[in-house]
Amino acid sequence: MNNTTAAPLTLGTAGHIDHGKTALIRALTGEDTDRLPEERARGISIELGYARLQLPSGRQLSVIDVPGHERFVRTMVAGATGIDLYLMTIAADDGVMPQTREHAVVLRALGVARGVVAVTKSDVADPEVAIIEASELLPGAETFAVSARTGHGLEELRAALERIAGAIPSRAEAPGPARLHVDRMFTIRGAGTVITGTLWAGRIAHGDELELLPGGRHVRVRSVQVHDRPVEGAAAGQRVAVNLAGVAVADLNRGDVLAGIGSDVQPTYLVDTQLEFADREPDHGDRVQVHHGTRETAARMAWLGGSYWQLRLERPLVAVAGDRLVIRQIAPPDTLGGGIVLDAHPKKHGPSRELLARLERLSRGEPVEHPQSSKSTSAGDQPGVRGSRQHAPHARLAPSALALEQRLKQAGLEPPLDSELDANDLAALREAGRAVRVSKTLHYHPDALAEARARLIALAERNGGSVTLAALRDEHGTTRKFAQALLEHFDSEKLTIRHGDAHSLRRSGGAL
Ligand SMILES: Nc1nc2c(ncn2[C@@H]2O[C@H](COP(=O)(O)OP(=O)(O)O)[C@@H](O)[C@H]2O)c(=O)[nH]1
Ligand SMILES: [Mg+2]
Repeated sequence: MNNTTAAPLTLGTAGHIDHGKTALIRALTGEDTDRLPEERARGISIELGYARLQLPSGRQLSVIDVPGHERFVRTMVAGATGIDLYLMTIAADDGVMPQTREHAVVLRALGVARGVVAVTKSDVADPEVAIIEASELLPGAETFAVSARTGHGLEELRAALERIAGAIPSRAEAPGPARLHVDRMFTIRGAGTVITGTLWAGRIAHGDELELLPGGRHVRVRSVQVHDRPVEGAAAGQRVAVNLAGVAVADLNRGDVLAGIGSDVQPTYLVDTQLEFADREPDHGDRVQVHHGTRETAARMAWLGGSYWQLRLERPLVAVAGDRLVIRQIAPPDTLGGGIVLDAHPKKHGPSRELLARLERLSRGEPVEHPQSSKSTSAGDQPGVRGSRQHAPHARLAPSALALEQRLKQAGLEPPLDSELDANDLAALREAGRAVRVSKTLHYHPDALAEARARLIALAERNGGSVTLAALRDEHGTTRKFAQALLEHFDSEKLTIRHGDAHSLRRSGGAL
């Protein structure tokens, strides 16, 4: 692999307003990321800016330049959510300021641990004090005194970015279904609807059929561009522009998620999380703002014990286990902290010893049984409604959709084909988290899927850590069609990884 084709990575700027982020990116790349007339007139960044940074070896990084103004922290979070490394700027003549701290909290919440600090404007002030403050705020980060005006220190900064980038594993090899969090959408005359965002996982290629969540609309990929150049397909970690057929710009929102059909990426109103807070821990019952991907919603915090919290969301997020979240105080706005999603489709529950033990296992990346898994929901059973998962009060479902849910639930591990079901009811259930798409033709009830997951884990544990299609088919006493769909689903969910005929349990990082 030569350096121009090295794994794609995205660099994000961070730092207080007027601390020279945009000027530094311009000096490093030759590109002005302040493109809006209003940004140029006022001399401040409002939207996310994009550029391409060429490193000494020829390797290229995607760059996201974020606004520093306190009113635009939510935009900063949306931009920082897909980045692999940061470039924090601190002005030599100003030192660490409120959004320097706040952006550092956001980066930590998002798990962006690697990056560099540039003490900017070192042509106008002695950088010494700012360098010391930087070492307190981001201990361990390499810090460079630079000037966008004179070019001082830029060579050392580039070399440091090259070193750090070289040590970061890319998400490009991460298998699994495509997942792109939309940050911009526009119309290009002659081409139609274009969306952009950072591809978190999977690949997107010309001709792909994908799904826009949380709505569930199906769209087709007309073409894909990476940095203004057409490509056959884009890989995870890249900033991507996708030309879509089947949707108008008016039907899109920042925060939509473009996902592979048949993936477990589904909207949710409840998430169990492990969180860390910078200065002040919220109280049980507090209403906060939750940011995930390029989406955000208000939520209530329910404490589950230790550092574990259930977030009860007012609007759905499109999250999977392992994803990062940022938690902000609503008034006055401030970033409190954030953390990781452990279970993207939990029950509504309070603290209990069993739950705590389960969350601890999840946080260590160990497989767990779903709480419902002890109760069989296979085709012969008649599970009562009371045992069903609880959902947010906002999810109002039509009686026909509720009836379909019961049908899916009772069908257990052998659900009917989508083509036999009402597509609108199915979409409503999916949106409410009461049906999960498992393949191009099948949806499972979440309880049935939890059962399948638990049985797969148990089967694998009896067989040296892996299962085959034939073994799973026999275990369920079902046909190849269902066993195959489930195995592919769990592979894509990273519960298992495929080597030839064997699907082995992943012991770490694997999401549930
Ligand atoms: N003298 C000097 N001025 C700088 C330097 N970097 C940025 N500036 C100026 O500081 C102001 C704010 O810079 P900008 O890049 O827009 O800051 P941002 O809000 O962090 O993106 C602009 O007037 C820049 O020209 C530098 O290294 N030296
Ligand atoms: Mg700027």
